[in-house]
Amino acid sequence: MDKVRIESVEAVLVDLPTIRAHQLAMTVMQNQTLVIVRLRCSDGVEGLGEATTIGGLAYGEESPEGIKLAIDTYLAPALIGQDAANVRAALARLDKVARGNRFAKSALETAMLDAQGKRLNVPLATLLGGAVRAQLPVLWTLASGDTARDIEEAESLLHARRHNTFKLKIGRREIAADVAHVSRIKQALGDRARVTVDVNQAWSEADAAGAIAQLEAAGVDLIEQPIPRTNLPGLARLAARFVVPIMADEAVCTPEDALDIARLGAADVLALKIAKSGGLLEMGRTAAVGDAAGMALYGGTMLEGSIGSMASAHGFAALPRLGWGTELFGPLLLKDDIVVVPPRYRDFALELPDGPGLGLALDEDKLAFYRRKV
Ligand code: MUC
Ligand code: MG
Repeated sequence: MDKVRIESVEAVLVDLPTIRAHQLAMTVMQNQTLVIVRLRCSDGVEGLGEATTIGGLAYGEESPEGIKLAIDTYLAPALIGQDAANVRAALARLDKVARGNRFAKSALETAMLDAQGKRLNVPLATLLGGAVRAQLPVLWTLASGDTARDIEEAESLLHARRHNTFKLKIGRREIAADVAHVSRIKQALGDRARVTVDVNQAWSEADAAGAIAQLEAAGVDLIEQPIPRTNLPGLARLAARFVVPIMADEAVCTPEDALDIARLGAADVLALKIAKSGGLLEMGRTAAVGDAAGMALYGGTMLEGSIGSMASAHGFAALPRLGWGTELFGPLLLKDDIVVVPPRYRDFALELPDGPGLGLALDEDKLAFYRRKV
C-alpha cells in the first residue's frame, strides 16, 4: 500500500480580541494571536493545529511570529514528503532540524494527529489510548484587575453553572493589595467556589513565604508558580512549609523537569500544557513522571483558541489521573471563534466532541476575516 505523504504545511497568524482586558503579572492582554497550522496530505485529508503564546514574548521563549517563521523556514520543509501516518518518526525529524521550538512542534504534532484521526475516523484521544473522561472540569480565570468586577463575573458564571473554581492572577501589584483582593473574592464566594492563585513567578522566596501564609489563612486552595521557575529548591521549601498545595507551571515543561521537581519535592501539583511540552505525546510523558512521583496533575492552558484547547482536551481526557481538572477556558476569553461549532461548556465542564480527530471544522470566512493581512 502506498504511504500517505504530507504535501503542504501552512501557518496562519490569526488575531482575535479578548472579551475584556486579561491582566497577568507580566502583561495585560487585549487580544490573542493564534498560529493556525493547516497540514494537507496526499489522500486529501487536512489536519489542524494551533500554537499561542501569552503576551507575545512576555511568557516564554517563543512568539507567534517566531513560531510562524520557524514553521515556514525550517519545520514545514522537514515534514513535506514524510509519511503522514507516522507521527513519531515525523517528530524525530523535527527534533533533528530544531533543538527547541516546542510551541511550534506542538502545533504541527496536533495537525498530524488530527489528520490521522480523521483518516482512521476516530477521535484524537483514541490515538492516545482512549479517553477515560468525556467531560473535563474547567475553571475560569478572574483577571479584570478590579475586585468588584471579578466578584460579579464569578457570581454570574456560578449562576450559569459554567465554572465553580476561579483562578486569580496576582503578582502585578504590592503583596498587601493582592492579598486583600484575593481575600475579598474568597470571602464573597465562600464555600460555593474554589479559589486558586497564579503568581507567574513574580515573588521572591521571602515575599512568597509571607504572602502564602496570608493566602492560606484566607482559604485559598492552590498556589501556582509563586517564585521564579529556576528556583526549584525554593519551591521545595515552600511546598514543605505550607499545607496549601503548591503547583509548578513555568517550572515544568519536559519529563526531565518533572523528574527534577519530583526529586526535590518542589511541587504538589504539576500544570501540564501541550505547548510547553512540545506536543501531546511529550505532555503525556511529563504527566507520567509526575503521576509516578505521586504529584497531582492539572490540565493547563496557554490561552489557546478552540483548536489548541480541544487538542489539549483530548490529551487530558486520556490521562489516567487528572486530580485538579483543567483550565481549558481559552475559547471563552475570545470574542469570536474560527471554528464552525465552538467547544461546549456546561455543568462546570468542557465536553469532548466525538467526531474524528479534534472534532472541529474551520470556519473559512472567519479565518479569512481575522487572519493577519500584513
Ligand atoms: C498561566 O500561567 O497559567 C492560564 C490561565 C490564564 O489566565 O493564564 C494562563 C497562563
Ligand atoms: Mg500559570
